[in-house]
Amino acid sequence: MHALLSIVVLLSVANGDAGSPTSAAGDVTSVVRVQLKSTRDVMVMESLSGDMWSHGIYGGEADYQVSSEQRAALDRTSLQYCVVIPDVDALVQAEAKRLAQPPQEGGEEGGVADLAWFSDFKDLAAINARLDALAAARPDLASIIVVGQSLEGRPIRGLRISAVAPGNPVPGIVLNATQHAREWGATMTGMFMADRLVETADSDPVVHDLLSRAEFFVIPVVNVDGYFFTWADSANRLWRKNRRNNGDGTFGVDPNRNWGYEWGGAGSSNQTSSETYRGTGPFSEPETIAMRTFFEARPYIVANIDFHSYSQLVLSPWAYTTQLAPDGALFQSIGNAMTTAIAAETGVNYIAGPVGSTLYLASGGSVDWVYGSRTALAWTVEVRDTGTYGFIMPPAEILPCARECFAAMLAMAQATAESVLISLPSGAPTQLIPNQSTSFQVKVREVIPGSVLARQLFWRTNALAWQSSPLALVSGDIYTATIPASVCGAVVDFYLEATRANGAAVRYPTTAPAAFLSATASGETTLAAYDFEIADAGWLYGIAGDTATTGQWIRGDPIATTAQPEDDHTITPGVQCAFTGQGAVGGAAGASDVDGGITTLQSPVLCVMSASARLRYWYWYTNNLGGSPNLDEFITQVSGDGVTWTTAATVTSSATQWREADIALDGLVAVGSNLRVRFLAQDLGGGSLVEAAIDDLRVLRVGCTVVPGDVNGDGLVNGTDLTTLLAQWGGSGSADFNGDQVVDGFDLALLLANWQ
Ligand code: 0X9
Ligand code: ZN
Repeated sequence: MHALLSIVVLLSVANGDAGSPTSAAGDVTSVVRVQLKSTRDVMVMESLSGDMWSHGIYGGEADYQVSSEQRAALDRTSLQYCVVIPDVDALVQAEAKRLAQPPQEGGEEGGVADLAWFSDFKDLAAINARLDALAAARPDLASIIVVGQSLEGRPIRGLRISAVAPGNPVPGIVLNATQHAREWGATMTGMFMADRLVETADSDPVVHDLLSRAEFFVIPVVNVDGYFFTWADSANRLWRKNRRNNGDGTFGVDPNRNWGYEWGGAGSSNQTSSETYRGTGPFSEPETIAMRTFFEARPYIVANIDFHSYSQLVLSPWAYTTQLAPDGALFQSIGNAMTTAIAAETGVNYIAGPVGSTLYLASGGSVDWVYGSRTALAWTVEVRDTGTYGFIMPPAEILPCARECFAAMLAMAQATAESVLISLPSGAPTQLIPNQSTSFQVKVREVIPGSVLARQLFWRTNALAWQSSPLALVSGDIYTATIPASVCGAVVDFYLEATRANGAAVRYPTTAPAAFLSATASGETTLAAYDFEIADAGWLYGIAGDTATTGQWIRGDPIATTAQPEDDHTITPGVQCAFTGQGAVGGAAGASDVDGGITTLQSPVLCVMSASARLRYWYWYTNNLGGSPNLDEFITQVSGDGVTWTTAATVTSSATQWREADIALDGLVAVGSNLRVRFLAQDLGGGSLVEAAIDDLRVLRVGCTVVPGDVNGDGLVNGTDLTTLLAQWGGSGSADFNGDQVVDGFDLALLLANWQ
């Protein structure tokens, strides 16, 4: 469904200045949530409203601002919708009236420690005053930064907050807000970031630690002109873009479509009137230029959150495509940590995922540029709510919203504020092949070049002592970690570590060795094997009730046709297999294929006495030639009693090569049952060319052979196991090899019988 919303903004041609609700007599602006079932529905809404306020994730629905007239037009369509905000203007007027009152308590006059400042929204002047006050209160931690000048000449200001003196190479985290003017909840959330970092620098150990080794840059209002405009007159309250005069009677470029990574792509508009107008070129706007320059001057910036409202989402790159970002797994795990922190703080539900595949495509946004061009980890956090008040958030929600976002920010900062970032691009192994080493890729990104002295894998077998081995460089920041060979049944725990020049270590997982990854070595035991080289007893080549008139199963050395193999599969040397009919040498391909019905190849009883058994075999199957191609099926069935058969696999695709099937038998037949397997080749359509063959069939048990006496599962029965057995003597435990509920002489006898 998300492909649907991907096209949304592509097709978006907004109808003029949707930022100002029209207030002609009798005209009511409302926000409706529309069910979008097709691309056509999206196109209808885009031409009808053009101001999408929020987006149901994964497609399906979206909130649009509509005038009375537009709502009447919506009623004439077949679209289903409900009203989320009946009267936007009433909300805006109530807010304006409230904000015109003198501040109740604290407010701008309150000391910096006074959270009353967050009791209501604040204009640009109050925000700047508060930034000054924070810097004045803690000059040891906070200093004013000026990122640049807006189009109308306003300074884009912020705070640098760190206990480390400026100029030292420490990881940087940028927290910015208000690229979109009307998103006041995001603005206050941005201010809260600065506030808490300064105010809890001494009291909160997490904040204290972060400030001692990283620097934060908080830029609460990026789009200063737009923000000023939304405060200047309540008629402007819902302005989104900057204040660029586009020269055609329209104003505004969407700053979050103006960044220079994949600029101009899907989800941005070239129409000046659109709410997602991308501008005349990448970085055409002074506000985005200022931000770019700021990032480029600070190579050690590791992470960024760009706060927006609303929808309660934690969004990561990519935004310009639905493709997964190279660090997709890392983004998701940190994103999940952020939503977990939010839920722990206020119980409110946020969802984490990539922009492009969670929400909609949006090219030219900051997340893609910060990640794509600067390789810093970047998120867009869409704060409260989910549409009840939308952009006109009740002031009582400012603090809880900001508190949950601060918790998310701390979770993110703890995961990223390192000069080294370790990730596993292809994941971690969970299964090891016994007696073989296992390698996997590790990405060790040094934010500050030269800061890492050593990169190591730490591993231990069966919870014994940790051991380490260095990672091997592949290229760039990609390394290989190798877990040494271990015996079947061994559990190997492992973690990764980068040792920094200052002696500190960065680990993956971050809290290792308290937390670690684990993998188990498990082998395969063959319970039954048939290679069809000899006439094994019990195999049935055709059974009673088969209806095929030609091409019945036989065992032999096949002769190639366009549909039949020339060679068997041959794991073991040999030439024979089971296959459906041999024609005369040089005869027509269709002469001995399966015709007229079904032919069945059925196995003898294969004892499966253990769980985790698998059926594995090689097969050949073609059905794409002749009369009614691609219709017939090649069916594999299993039975535990020879009476009731369960279909385990169905093949309908053709290939003139041997293919392997691997079927888990758990759930298909009971442990301890008399397993039989059968293969049904059929020609049910008219005159199609069907050929099937089977070779090298095995039933395997996946797991390890447990040697009685090997208590610790290290593959040896020795003094260590004996010590454990004696410690459990008279009681129960892992040394109760015969399962009689007591560790006694019978178990000791078993152990000694297997002594190595
Ligand atoms: O469309 C946007 O810019 C953001 N949503 S909003 O409703 N606040 O306008 C989402 C931005 C996703 N991230 C980027 N494309 N950078
Ligand atoms: Zn926004």
